[in-house]
Amino acid sequence: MTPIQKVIYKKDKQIKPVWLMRQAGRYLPEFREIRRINTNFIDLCLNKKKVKEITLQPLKRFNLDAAIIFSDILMVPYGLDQDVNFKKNYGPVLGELKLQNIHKVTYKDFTNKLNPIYGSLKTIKKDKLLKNKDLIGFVGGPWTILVYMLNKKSPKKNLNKLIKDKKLTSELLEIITDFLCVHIKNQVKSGASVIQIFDSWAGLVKNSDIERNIYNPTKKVINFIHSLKIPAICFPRNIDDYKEFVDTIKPDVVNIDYRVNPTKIVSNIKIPVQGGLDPKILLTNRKNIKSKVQRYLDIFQNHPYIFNLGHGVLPQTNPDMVEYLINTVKNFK
Ligand code: 1CP
Repeated sequence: MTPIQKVIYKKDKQIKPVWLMRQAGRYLPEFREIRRINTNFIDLCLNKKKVKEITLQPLKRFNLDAAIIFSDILMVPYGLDQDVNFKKNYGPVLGELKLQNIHKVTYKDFTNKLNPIYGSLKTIKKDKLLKNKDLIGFVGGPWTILVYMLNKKSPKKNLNKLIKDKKLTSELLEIITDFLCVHIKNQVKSGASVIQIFDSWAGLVKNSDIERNIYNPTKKVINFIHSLKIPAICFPRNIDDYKEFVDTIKPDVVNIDYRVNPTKIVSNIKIPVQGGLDPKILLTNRKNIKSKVQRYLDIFQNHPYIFNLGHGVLPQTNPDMVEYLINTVKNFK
């Protein structure tokens, strides 16, 4: 069994596996060097050799328990025939959403278009750095993918009115959910031992819409992952009620964000928990990192827990601080 599977299936409280969201990428100079030369981000995500190299970069440096495939949640809109570009110092820019094009995409077309991702997973899985470690595959939550497809850019920059069109959103959510399942199945077949669902914009949904936009489509994805006999980690970032989410969705692990009180979580939530620490802590000093890491490990001492952050590693993070954080987790008694 892999470390994460031990936490999930054996409710092992002794081991506290550690990995970090966005561990492969922006803050590592060796990634930035590859990125400088490979200006097209989508092409980079489809370059098997480079994807393997980038995925393994953090494992070469740090004592991590899992690798996460270097890819992006927006590979799914790309697979659905929507243009996706990543503009420097701006973020993702998506093309016009053409429903008639999306309707023409078959599961086979989609799988063929994203096939290099599955090829990358297969070769990463075989690498000796992955021995006794998890290989995490991932998707965006249906709602988060819908937001990018309709908004065509980060909702940080403002949210498109189309998101209020119930007919359009429910039609799209259904298509997105189906293709997320195809992407998950392909990743699992290629060696992913766990699937994480990043619902980064879950916090934008009003309580009155949560059933329709988050619970119903996510439940379908979770049931599908369970039919493959693989665990699912959910990250419904900034959602108001993690307990209700867990009771409704029944994921195997819930990743908490850094705004929630971990003490409340540990008393309210029975399933394994992941993450929580504010990634901004990594921008401070060793003493502060140590005390904040210990706080999480103390709170979750008698609970199945996977150490991680409450959101991704920030681009301006010093890799030495990431190393210090991971060693602090590993040396915790
Ligand atoms: O150099 C660059 O310009 C690319 C930056 C970059 C990187 C390194 C993007 C663009 N994506 C990634 C990789 C990535 N994205 C990974 C790799 C594996 C790892 O974690 O180590 C993962 C898991 C993601 C997932 C992802 N992409 C999320 C969910 C997690 C989160 O941060 O909330 C989201 C929302 C995206 C969309 C996206 N892709 C890239 C950017 C800059 C964004 C966010 C845009 C926004 O703020 O709306």
